[in-house]
Formats: sequence, C-alpha cells, structure tokens
Amino acid sequence: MTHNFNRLYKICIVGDGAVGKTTILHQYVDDKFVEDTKVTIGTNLFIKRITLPNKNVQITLQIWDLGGQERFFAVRPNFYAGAHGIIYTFDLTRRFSLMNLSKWKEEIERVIKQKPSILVGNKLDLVDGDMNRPILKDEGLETKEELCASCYIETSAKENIGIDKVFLRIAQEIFDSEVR
Ligand code: G3D
Ligand code: MG
Repeated sequence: MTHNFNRLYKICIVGDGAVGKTTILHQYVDDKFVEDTKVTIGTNLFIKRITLPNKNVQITLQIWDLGGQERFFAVRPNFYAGAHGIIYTFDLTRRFSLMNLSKWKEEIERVIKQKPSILVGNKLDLVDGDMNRPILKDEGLETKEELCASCYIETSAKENIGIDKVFLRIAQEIFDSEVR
C-alpha cells in the first residue's frame, strides 16, 4: 500500500495594487527582487515545492497572484475557486491598503468558505526603525484578529525579510486544518 504524502495547495495572495504581492512571489520563488514588476495583466501562477519541518510531508504550493487584475472586479471570483489558503497583504506605508483587506475578505467569502489565512505587512524596509511608523505593529495584530487570520508577519520583499516564513506558515496552517 502506498501513502500519498504529496499534496497540492492552491494559495491566493490578495490585497490592493502595489502592496508588493508580485515582488513577494518573485523573491520567494526566484530568490530575487524584481525592481520593475510592471502592472501585469492576467493571473500569475507561481509553483514551489516545500517540505514541512519535522514532518515527512511534501507540499507543492501553487500560488495565484492577480497580476494587474486587482482592479477588475468581474474576473476575481474565478480566481478564488478551489483555494486552500489566503495570504492577505498590505503595504506598511499605506493605511488604506490595510483598511481595504476587510473588503477583500468579504469578496473571497462570497465565493468560498473561510480558509486558513495569514496577514502580511510588506515594505518593512521603509518603516523599520521609524518611531513614527504609519501603521503600528499592534494595528496589524488587531487586523489579523478581524480577518480571523492565524498570524501576522511583517516582510520586506526588497530585503528578503520574512518571506520564507510567510509560505511555510500558510502551508503549515493548511496542513493542520486538514489533519484536524
Ligand atoms: P502588486 O503585485 O501588489 O501590485 P508589486 O505590487 O509587486 O508590483 O510592487 C509594487 C511596487 O512596490 C514596486 O515598485 C515594487 O518594487 C515595490 N516593492 C514591493 N515590495 C517592496 C518592499 O518590500 N520594499 C520596497 N521598498 N518596495 C517594494 P515600482 O517602483 O516598480 O512600482
Ligand atoms: Mg502584481
């Protein structure tokens, strides 16, 4: 008898345009920061194979990025179908991008029921060490609760801070939700 320890997880990364979603994915999948990501049209699909620590579990992450289609309401519902997990992303320098996440959640949950999710505050390099941060860590943590996300991670796609952790964590959350 064979056991299938290979799993495929569809993950959607959502959030307002220019918060850094595509750059985060390039950093994670290609290990590089793309200075000029442009506004892509169509959906970007990123694939990465990982092994969960301390577990003999191989997971293929299939990560969907809206490209420039954050702006096109009509096409987004198809994008969410079949997702196992959601990464909510905002820009640590732009409060609106944080406030808008509740709308992203509502939209997603009109299509699929609530899934394991995490909250990411990106562009940490622009605010790190700043005593007058536009958005405090506590506000990120509050929003995490509001979104029913399981954790809040601050990242810099530019400096490759926290990026691996994001994907390991969402994979772990999905895995745990399946075996529960
Ligand atoms: P999106 O996919 O969410 O729309 P992008 O966002 O990945 O296209 O990124 C939007 C802009 O933010 C890009 O700059 C990108 O280089 C920049 N960016 C992404 N992540 C970071 C980060 O962690 N730190 C900093 N400082 N910049 C980041 P341009 O100039 O190409 O618009
Ligand atoms: Mg993009």
